[in-house]
Amino acid sequence: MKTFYNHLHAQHQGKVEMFRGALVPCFEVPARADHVLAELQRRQLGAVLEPHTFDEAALTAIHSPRYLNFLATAWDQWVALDPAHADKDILPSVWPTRTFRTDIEPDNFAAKVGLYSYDAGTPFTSGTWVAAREGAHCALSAAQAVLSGDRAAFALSRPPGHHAGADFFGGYCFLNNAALAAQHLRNAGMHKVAVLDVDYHHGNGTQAIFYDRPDVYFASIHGDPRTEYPFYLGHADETGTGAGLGANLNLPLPRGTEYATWAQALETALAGIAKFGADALVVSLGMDTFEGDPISGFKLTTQDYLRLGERLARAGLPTVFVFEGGYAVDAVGVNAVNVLQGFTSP
Ligand code: OKP
Ligand code: ZN
Repeated sequence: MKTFYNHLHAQHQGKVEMFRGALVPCFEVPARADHVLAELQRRQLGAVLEPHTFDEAALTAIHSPRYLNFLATAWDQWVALDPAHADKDILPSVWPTRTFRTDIEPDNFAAKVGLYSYDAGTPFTSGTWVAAREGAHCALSAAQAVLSGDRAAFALSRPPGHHAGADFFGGYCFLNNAALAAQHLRNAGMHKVAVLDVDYHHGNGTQAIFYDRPDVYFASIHGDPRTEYPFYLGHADETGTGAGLGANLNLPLPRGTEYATWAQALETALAGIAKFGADALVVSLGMDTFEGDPISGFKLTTQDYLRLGERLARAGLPTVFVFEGGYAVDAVGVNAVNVLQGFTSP
């Protein structure tokens, strides 16, 4: 299986995030991807390739032009306010909640940041745009490999993507890599595409992007949003809207869930995908379901990821894997590569 990876991911290196009333070191660190890369190379799982470049249209297929323009210019705007900002990350602090207007982009920079974000845990740094763009190109390249006939491909992208919406960042995510890959498959003639999100956190961005669409099915297994981030989306009664009704499946599970129960939800998700009749599968591959994850609550083990990979292979679909979360940094490489190994050589 080919992996698409770009070293510029490391340009996105947040200093701190807001957590329980304090600024704490970021959980989403460059070493995460480094560990996955090292493990891929150690096990010789396939070629590691630079992503192709894609034009703006590949991004505007999912994200709004004004949001992309903001991401591309945010750092320069920030430093223009005060040269001392060059040493500080941008962290959102004010948001337009219910009853506020979002149609007018304010001139004030902090207000712009809030318009395009939804939490205070997602720092925007000097290298965020470059890293996110290259990460998106990895996802698009992996989709392209599958279109060219590969059984599967892996986008080892950072920062992650599944919380990012058409015009907002949050949850460590800026560009929705999985959604971009799914749309790329659609544009190239795959009629029906399924996105299966196995990250611990609900992929609110991906769900929102495809919620009214009948051509992209979204299924997610995640911590129950009544107690788990991102809290405000991911309930079982969210089944899609309009033409997309029936093309969204949420399978929330309680903290403490182990693989036996989790794997039953996986069967339900794969049955939904099979019934939908997908031509291709995009997997939002979050590894924060691991028992040792510092910010999550499921109890999957390192061995369980081999079984997950095997099961995904048995779905029999051309598959694009997109790296999402996973914050037990020392284990994330072995766990992620176990999924890919289970998929390719069970
Ligand atoms: C991103 B992905 C801990 C509280 C939760 C946001 C978690 C984002 C997870 N600081 N903060 O889905 O792995
Ligand atoms: Zn997650």
